[in-house]
Amino acid sequence: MTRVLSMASGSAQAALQETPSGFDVHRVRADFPILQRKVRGRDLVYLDNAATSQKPAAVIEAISRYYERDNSNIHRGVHYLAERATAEFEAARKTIQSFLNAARPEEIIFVRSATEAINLVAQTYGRAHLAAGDEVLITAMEHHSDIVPWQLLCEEKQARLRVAPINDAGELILEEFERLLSPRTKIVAVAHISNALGTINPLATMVRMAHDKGIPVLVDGAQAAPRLPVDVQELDCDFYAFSGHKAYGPTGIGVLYGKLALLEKMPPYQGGGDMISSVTFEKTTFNKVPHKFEAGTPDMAGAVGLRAALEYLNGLGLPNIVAHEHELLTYATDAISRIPGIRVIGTAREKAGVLSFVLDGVHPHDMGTILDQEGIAIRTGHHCAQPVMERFAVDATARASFGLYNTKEEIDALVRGIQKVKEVFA
Ligand code: C6P
Repeated sequence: MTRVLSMASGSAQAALQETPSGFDVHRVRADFPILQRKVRGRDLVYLDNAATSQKPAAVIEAISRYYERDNSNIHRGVHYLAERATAEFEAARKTIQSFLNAARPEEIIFVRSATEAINLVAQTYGRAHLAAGDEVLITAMEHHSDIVPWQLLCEEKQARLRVAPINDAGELILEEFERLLSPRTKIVAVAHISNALGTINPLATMVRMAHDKGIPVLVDGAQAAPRLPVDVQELDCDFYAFSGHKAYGPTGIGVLYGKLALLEKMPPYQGGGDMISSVTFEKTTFNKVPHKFEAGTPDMAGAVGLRAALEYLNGLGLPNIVAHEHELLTYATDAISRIPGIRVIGTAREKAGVLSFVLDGVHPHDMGTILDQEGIAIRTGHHCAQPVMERFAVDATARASFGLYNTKEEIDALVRGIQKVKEVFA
C-alpha cells in the first residue's frame, strides 16, 4: 500500500511518497535519463505514457552492451558471438515467460508490437477457423489495432464483426457481451485496459463466459502489461499481446503469448528464414513453435532491451506500481474534475492510470499545444479509438496517462496548465 507521508491539500508537498516496500518515486525518476532534460525551457512533465513510456538507463545500457559485446545473428552460426546472441535472445524469452507466468517458453513469440501480434492471430488462427457467416466478437472500447485486423478477416471470409457495447461510464455491459457469444462466434478479442478510457475489463469473467461456449479469447494487453501483474494461466486466456515500448522497453519489439496446443495447430504467419525445417522448390516443412512464427532475423537487441525493462519492473514490484498509479489517478481525477467546464470521459469503477477529458469550448489539440509550451506532454486526438469517441459524442479528448515515474507535483503542473488554457480562451 502506498503511504503518503506529506499531503498539504493539493500542493507540491503532496509529492513526497514512499511505500513500506521502498518505492520512492523520486529515486525511480533518477533511473530515467530523459526525465532530467528540459523541454521548451521547462522541466519535462511527461504524461503520455499510454502512447509510449520512457526508458530507464538499465534498458538503454542493456541494448548498448548487446551491440558492444554480443551482436551476431541468432539460431544460425556456430561461432562464439552467434552462441552469445542466441543465448541472450532465448534468455529474454524466458524472462517474458515468467513475467506473464506462461507455462512454457515456447508459448512466447517475438513480434514487432501488439499490433503485429493481433494481426498474426487474425491471419493464422482466424483465417484457418473462420468461414462465411461466422462471427468475431470484440468490444466497443477497442483500439484500432484490435478492430481493423478482424474487419479485414471478416471481409475476406464474409464473416461478421460483432461489438459488445459499453455503458456511459465506459464499462463493458457484461450481459450484452455474454448474449453476443453465439455458436457462430469463432474468437473473442478484447482489450485488458482501454487506452482511451482507462477501463480495466473483468477479463477472468469474460474468458470464463467465452470458454463455457468453447470460444478462444485473445487479450490486447498493450496498456495492461506495464500497469498490472498479468498471469496468463490464471486468466486462462488463449492469446495475450503486448508491445515492449509501452512497458518501458524499446520500440520495435512486442510479444504474442499463445497456448502451445493452439500455436502448434496454427499455420505460419510469414515465410522466410528460421521458420522452416526444410525447403525444396516443391515443399517446405516448418520449424517448431515458437520459431515457426518468427520468420527472418528478429530484433535481438529489442528482446534484450525488453528483458531489461521487465526485470526493472519486477525489481520495483508490479503491486507497488499499481498502488502508485492508482494514487496518481485518484489525485488527478479529483483535481481535474474540480475545474469548471471539464468533463471526464471514462469513469469506470475499475480504472488504470489513463485520464481522458474535454474542456468546454476548447479543442483538445489547442489544449495540447498550450500545455506543450509549459513542457507538459499529453496526447490529444482520437487515440486510435474512433468508435470510443463516437460513443461519447466527441471528436477527440485530451488524455493524461501516468507512468511509474510520475508525481503529484506533475499533476499539479497539469492543473495549472489547464487553468492557463482557460485564461487564453476566456
Ligand atoms: N496505443 C496510444 O496512444 P502498438 O502501436 O502496436 O505498439 O500498440 C497498439 C495498441 C493496441 N492496443 C491498445 C489498447 C493500445 O493502446 C495500442 C497503442 C497508443 O494509446 C498509440 S495509438
